[in-house]
Amino acid sequence: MSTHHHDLRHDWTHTEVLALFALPFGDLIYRAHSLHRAYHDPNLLQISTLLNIKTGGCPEDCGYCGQSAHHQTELAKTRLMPLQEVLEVARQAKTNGATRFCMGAAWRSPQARDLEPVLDMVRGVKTLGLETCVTLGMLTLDQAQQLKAAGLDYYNHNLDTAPEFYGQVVTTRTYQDRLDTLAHVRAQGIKVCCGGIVGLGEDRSDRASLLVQLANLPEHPESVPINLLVRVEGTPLSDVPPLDPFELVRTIAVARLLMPASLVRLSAGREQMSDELHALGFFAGANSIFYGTRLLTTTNAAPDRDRALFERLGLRTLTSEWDTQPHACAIVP
Ligand code: SAM
Ligand code: DTB
Ligand code: SF4
Repeated sequence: MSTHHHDLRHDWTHTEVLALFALPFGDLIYRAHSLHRAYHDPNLLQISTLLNIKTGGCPEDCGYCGQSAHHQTELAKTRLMPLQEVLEVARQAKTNGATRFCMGAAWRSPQARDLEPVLDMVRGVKTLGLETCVTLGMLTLDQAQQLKAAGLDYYNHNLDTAPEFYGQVVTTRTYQDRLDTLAHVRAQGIKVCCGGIVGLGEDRSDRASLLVQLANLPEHPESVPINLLVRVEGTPLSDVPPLDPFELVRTIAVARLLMPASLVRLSAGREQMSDELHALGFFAGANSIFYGTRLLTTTNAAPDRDRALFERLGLRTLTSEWDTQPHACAIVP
């Protein structure tokens, strides 16, 4: 088993990355696919299932999000979901073939009374034989330690966009706040799931800048979700013009080139993507998806459609925890 450490760079410049984005489309996806094959089985997908364990009323003002208390959306605020309900959904997710279960809460950061019940959920989901992931907002070092002790495998916390564009999307927490949370998670030995959103109205330079930030973290995130904005009515970004779908594919390809060993996830927004766009995204290096009828508060691509697509494309899904370890499926020495 080889780890290819020579390819894992953390000193990417914006100029270099913009040059990758500017390659002719075929050249870019050819390069990305070639590197993809050196690190991963190109016909194998990791699938995660999401559950929103606490909806709405969030004090942050993220312009894309239907759960922010700053926006007038249709979502009702809920309390934290009871443990048994969470475990029931997790069991179902496992039956449906998910290897990782990701629980999200609409918090700026968890309060002490919030964290205890989430620790029980992590322990419970882990007992079912699923990998665990939570996304709860900002974390202190101590909270990260408690999650680690409960058996948490992954923490999802996205950088969302470029530092230059960030202020146009979120004003209630800083880019540095996000980097601090990522450092706390890393310091406790939890695997990092960190990516961003495209189609927020950012330009290509911003997309390059986001990927530079991700790749130049002290360690590459093991999991890199690339979300396409899901337009939610009532949010400030509900009528941003749609992104050229090839820009999404380019973003995936460049993420693959910068972070060759990571799992790159074709995340939110798949419901609106054609089968052909999915196929291009997988070819360009995406090897993970969210699977299941819902994302957090919006609908996801239907599971029937996904299964039919896997069949048509000859894709298999991961079935064991062992397979998802970074580097474990590198097929080229
Ligand atoms: N409140 C926590 C936080 O923001 O860290 C956890 C939940 S939050 C909904 C998780 C991530 O989902 C966000 O960072 C963002 O990248 C993504 N997201 C939220 N709404 C989205 C939307 N409408 N379209 C695409 N991605 C979205
Ligand atoms: C991530 O990067 N995308 C997921 C997960 N991490 C938590 C969330 C997508 C949310 C899409 C909008 C919604 O359903 O509310
Ligand atoms: Fe709150 Fe997370 Fe939504 Fe931002 S993305 S408003 S932090 S739930």
